[in-house]
Amino acid sequence: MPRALIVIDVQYDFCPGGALGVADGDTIVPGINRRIEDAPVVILTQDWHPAGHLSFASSHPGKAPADMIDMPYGPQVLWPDHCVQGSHGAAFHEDLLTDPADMIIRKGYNPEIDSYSAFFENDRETATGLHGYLQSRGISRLMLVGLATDFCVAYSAEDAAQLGYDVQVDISLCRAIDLDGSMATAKARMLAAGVTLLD
Ligand code: VGL
Ligand code: ZN
Repeated sequence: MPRALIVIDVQYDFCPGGALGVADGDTIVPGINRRIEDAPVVILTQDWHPAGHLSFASSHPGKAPADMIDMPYGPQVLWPDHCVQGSHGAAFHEDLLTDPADMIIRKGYNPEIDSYSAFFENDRETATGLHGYLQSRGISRLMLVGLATDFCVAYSAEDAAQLGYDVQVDISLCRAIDLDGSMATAKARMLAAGVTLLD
């Protein structure tokens, strides 16, 4: 089975001007589209939070975006309100080729648990269902691209490697938030998990 392409969170809120805009986040869309056109299997992920999600700073009086909080499942960064279900910011970038997608997986819909990874929520145990989907299609090799490198891409890549997938991340088709050295940490964690980084 050839390598499946997983495109992480190419949504307006992660593009410049969005609620959690990543610098140059939109510039990777044409390159991702070329990959989509060539990939035998295409999966898109979509960050998809209910209003009032507990990862939003606005849900915690006195807290601001980038503050940390202790959740029952561990430390959690607080974010600006973003990717609220049905909002423009939650929509895929209009230039992204979504028609060829075999599967669109949404995550972050649990009001009390964030979900960076496409495989598990941030409690690291509630499954999104993507692993079952890939297993039942016999897919064992993955290529990840998208936003943001140091959060959703890195967590997805690390989980995939730990689940036994052969994982490549094309860093040239990702862009990072880079909060307090998060990019360096994410790179180190991906490498330690056995992820291959291409750039
Ligand atoms: C993401 C922070 C919060 C991401 C999603 O897509 O990397 N980061 N929600
Ligand atoms: Zn989110």
